[in-house]
Amino acid sequence: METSLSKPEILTVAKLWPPYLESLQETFVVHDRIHTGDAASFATIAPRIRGIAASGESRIDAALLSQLPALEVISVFGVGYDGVDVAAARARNIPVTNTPDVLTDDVADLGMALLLSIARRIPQADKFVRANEWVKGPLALARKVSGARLGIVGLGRIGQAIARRAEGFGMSIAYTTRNKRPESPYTYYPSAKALAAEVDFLMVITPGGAATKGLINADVLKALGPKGYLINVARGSVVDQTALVQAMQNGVIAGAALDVFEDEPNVPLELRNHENVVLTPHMASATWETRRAMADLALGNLQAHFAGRPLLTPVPA
Ligand code: NAP
Ligand code: 8YV
Repeated sequence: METSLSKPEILTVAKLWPPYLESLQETFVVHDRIHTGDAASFATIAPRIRGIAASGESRIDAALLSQLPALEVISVFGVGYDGVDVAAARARNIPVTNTPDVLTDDVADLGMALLLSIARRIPQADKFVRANEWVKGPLALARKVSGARLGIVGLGRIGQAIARRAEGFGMSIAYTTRNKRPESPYTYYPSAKALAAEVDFLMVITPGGAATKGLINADVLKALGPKGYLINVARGSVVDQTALVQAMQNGVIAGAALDVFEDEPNVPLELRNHENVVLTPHMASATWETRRAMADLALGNLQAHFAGRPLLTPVPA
C-alpha cells in the first residue's frame, strides 16, 4: 500500500474545484499555497514540492519558481496559461500542461449565450417582468441576431466552435488572427480594428498575456461603433477596460457582454451599474460535465508525469 511518504508532494496555487482537489489528495501530498502563505511554513515545504496544480487564472512567475528547486511539472486546470512564466519553466526543463478541447463546447456555448443575451436583452427583460414593469407597457425593442454580422477575434479551437454555432443563426462570419487560416471559409481581416468596422458583434476569444494585452482598445471600440456589441470570453486583459467603460458611458458602442475582467473578482461600478451590459463571473467552462473532464485531464497530466509516461496535453513549445 502506498504511504503518504511515497506520494509526490505538490502545491496548489489556486482555490481549486473541490472534487478536483479531492482527487489530487488521493494521489499526492497536497500543500495549499494559500494556507502556507507565511514565509516560515512555505520555506519548510518548498524544497520538497515536485508539482504545481494551478488554475487558468493562477500566477506562477519566476519568483515563485525560484523558490521551488525540486519542481518537475506544472499542471493548469484550464486551457489558458497566460499566468504561467512558461519561458522560466522551460529554462529549467519543467513542462507545463493545460486542458484544451474538453472545455471548447462550453465556452462556445457561453459566448453565444452572452451574444444572444446582450442583443435580445434577456437579463434586462427578466428584471422587467420580475419588477412588474410589464403592466405599465411593453419592453423596448431589441437587436436581431439571426443574419447579423459576427467578427471573431481569435479563430482557434473555441473561436471555430463559436463560428459553427453562429452559422446555425445564419450569421455572416469574419475573423482576425495573426496568421490567416487559408482553409477557413470565413472572411479574414488583418486587425481587430479592421474587423470591428465590418461587424455588428465582436467576439473576443484569444489567449491572454502580454501579446494580446489591450488588443481591444479605444480605436477598436470606435470602429465597432454605436450599433456594435462587444462580447469577451477570453481574458480581461485583452480588452482595455478603462477604454471600454468610457466607450459605454459615451455611447461609442451599443453594449457589452463580459465573462472576464481585468481584476477578477472586482468589477468596476461603472460596468455593474450600466444598463447595456451583461456580466457573468468567469463561468464559461463552469458546468459539472466540463469541470469533471478538466479535472480528469489536469490530474491525468500529473499522474502521467510521475509515472514516467508521456504527458497528455503539454502546452505547445
Ligand atoms: P487556441 O486554440 O490556441 O486559439 C487561440 C486563437 O487566438 C488562435 O486562432 C490564435 O491565432 C489567436 N490569437 C492569438 N494571439 C492573437 C493576437 N494577438 N491577435 C489575434 N488573434 C490571436 O485557444 P482556445 O482553446 O481557442 O482558447 C482561447 C482562449 O480562451 C484561452 O487561451 C483562454 O484565455 C480563453 N478561455 C476563457 C475561458 C473562460 O472561462 N472565459 C475558458 C476557456 C478559455 P494566431 O496564433 O494565428 O494569432
Ligand atoms: C476556467 C479558463 O474557469 O480554461 C481557461 O482558460 O479560464 C477557465 O476554463 C479556469 O481555468 C478555472 O479556474
